[in-house]
Amino acid sequence: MVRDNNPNLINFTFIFSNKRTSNLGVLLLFYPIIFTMNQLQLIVNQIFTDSFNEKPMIVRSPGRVNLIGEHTDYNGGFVLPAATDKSAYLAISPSVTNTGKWVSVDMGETVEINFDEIKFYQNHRWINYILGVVQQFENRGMKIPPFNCVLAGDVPIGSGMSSSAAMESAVGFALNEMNGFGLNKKQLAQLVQQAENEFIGVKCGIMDMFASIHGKENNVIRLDCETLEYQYFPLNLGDYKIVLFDSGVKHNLVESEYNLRRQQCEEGLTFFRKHFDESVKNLSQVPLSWLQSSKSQLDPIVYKRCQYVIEENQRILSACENLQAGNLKDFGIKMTATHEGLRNLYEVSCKELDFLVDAVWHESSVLGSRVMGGGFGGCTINLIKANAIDELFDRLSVSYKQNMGIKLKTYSVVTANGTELVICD
Ligand code: GAF
Repeated sequence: MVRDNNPNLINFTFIFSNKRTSNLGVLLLFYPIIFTMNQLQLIVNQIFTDSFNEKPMIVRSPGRVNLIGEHTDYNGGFVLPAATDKSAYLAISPSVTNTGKWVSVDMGETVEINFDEIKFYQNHRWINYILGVVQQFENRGMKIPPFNCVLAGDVPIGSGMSSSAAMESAVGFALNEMNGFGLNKKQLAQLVQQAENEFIGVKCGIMDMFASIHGKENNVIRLDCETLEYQYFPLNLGDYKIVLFDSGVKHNLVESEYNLRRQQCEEGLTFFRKHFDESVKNLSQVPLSWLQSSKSQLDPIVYKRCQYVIEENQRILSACENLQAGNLKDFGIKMTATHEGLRNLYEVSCKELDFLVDAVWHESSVLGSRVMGGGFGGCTINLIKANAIDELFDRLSVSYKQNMGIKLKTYSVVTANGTELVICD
């Protein structure tokens, strides 16, 4: 897909791809095995310094988890995400020539970009995440001079932890800093969301980039996606931990039905505006009674989608009260209720995710379990008693392999600060 007919586009030329830079060599071959999070910043720093003979600016930008409030963001509702220690790392510096050299450590690719033509790279998707952000600055009249960069990350791709938002937020943050544009964090999150909506083509809400940019260690963020007002809540889980089980089913939100869900919600909202109140701002604010009294007039699919969104938005608000009151048991019950809604009403689960939830939710050590993020694959998020996690994972991986034929992976969640500059000596 080439998008070169938009007058706002800057132009880039793709000069070469798929060439490993000579200095990556054996280092990159073993990179996924050898290097842990803190070492990734050293890696991007080293590769950048070796390749460009100068010290770069380095930005860390985290992935996210979301405790509850799924598919509510683009419906003007609430969400409850936290930034994680799994992050994208970007080393960046202005280029002294007319071109920029961009290196993806994870993909083992280097490209040279001529800032003349912008187009969508079907087979080198990581480039699009950078280009989309560049384009948004340019659309706002903020000229981006050529730059060199090196990217790496340990946010698992396609697992529902927002590896793409982490990367885009890193690029947005770095370009804002490097060029002194002075955008604030909210403006940056909006810019990055627009890049994802317009260039990547996923009509996502703002949760992922907002969480990545605004994250705070040991806290979750209760974000009102209509007003972008937010509040940090300390995450006190006592004996429990957040654990992700990775179904190994890779989701792709562009090719998935994500955009269709959004359309169905818009159809519902249009109906409520027409028949009840023109001024209702979003679907999350529609009272359940309006929905119930409209059953015979609404398309049954649209009805189910609306029911899920309205109920989920109410659920997150009372789940936040549970969290504040330290009532983790009721919080967990609501997480599992969210899964039921996502499975039966919103229909964004899949058999592998359902298996993982069904296999654990009744365990005495588990408070709640549900699919996390966009769905159609990726991870489940679970609240599990710390001393039971290993044994549960062992049992679950055996039955998951037997039933689904997939090796189960798990990530324990460590909350972290949002997008930030990091110092490498
Ligand atoms: C994806 C999207 F990017 C988010 O905006 C959000 O809609 C989420 O799915 C579902 O809650 O991560």
